[in-house]
Amino acid sequence: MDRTDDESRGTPVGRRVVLGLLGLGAAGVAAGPYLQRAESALAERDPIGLSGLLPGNNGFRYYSVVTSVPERTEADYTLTVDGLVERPGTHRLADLRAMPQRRLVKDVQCVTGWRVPDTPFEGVPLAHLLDAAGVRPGAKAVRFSCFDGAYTESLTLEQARRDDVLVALRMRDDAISHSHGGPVRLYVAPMYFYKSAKWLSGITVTGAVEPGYWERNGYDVDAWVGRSNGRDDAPTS
Ligand SMILES: Nc1nc2c(c(=O)[nH]1)N[C@H]1C(S)=C(S)[C@@H](COP(=O)(O)O)O[C@H]1N2
Ligand SMILES: [Mo]
Repeated sequence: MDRTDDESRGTPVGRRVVLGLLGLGAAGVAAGPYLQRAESALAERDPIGLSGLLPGNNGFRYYSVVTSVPERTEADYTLTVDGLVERPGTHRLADLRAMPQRRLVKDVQCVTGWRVPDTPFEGVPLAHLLDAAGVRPGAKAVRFSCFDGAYTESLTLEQARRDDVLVALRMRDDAISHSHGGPVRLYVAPMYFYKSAKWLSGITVTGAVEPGYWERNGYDVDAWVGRSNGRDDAPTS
């Protein structure tokens, strides 16, 4: 994994923290060898997720399937909506901010076992963007692409229209940092966090679900928290 942000760089981690992490490692094993193998590809340079316990990161781990991701700002960020729609288009950050916003506060749950309680996300309901583009008859699913050039995700159209699925512009009541997938990431509240694609750059309406990056490596496409990936512990919110 590549860590380019200040919040996870070069801070010494004490022995007690490392011992604590060994416990977290055991929780990861409980998620099943299949998943363990899949996300271990992520863990090359951070085998037990130390980045998640560095000061200022509030329990989050940093994930990226590529070693570096370009920064996109107000000046050059765009989100494309295309595929089976009447009105394909491209939105800049200011366009997205001018749309209706929704704020949700729920637990973030990674499939490997770590959880961050009560995390605010805020942004445009995906349903609003789909309605604005005019989904054509015969459409069944949505594919998401990312400006890291590698990660993809997907939802059925029905899932995509849920009111707890956002094109998020804010996380923890602040702009989304580059390491957390800013300026814009997907936020799929009811599913494991791998559905919440970071560095979102494209929304394509399609005729069928196309399994995303981790789903081609064994994760469930329908990633409901507590009802998928062999896990059964639902969060409290
Ligand atoms: N583009 C992109 N999005 C991604 C990932 C990734 O590697 N690349 N990892 C996923 C996984 S497995 C998790 S747990 C979360 C991690 O988000 P965070 O880095 O903000 O903690 O992002 C998800 N979205
Ligand atoms: Mo994850």
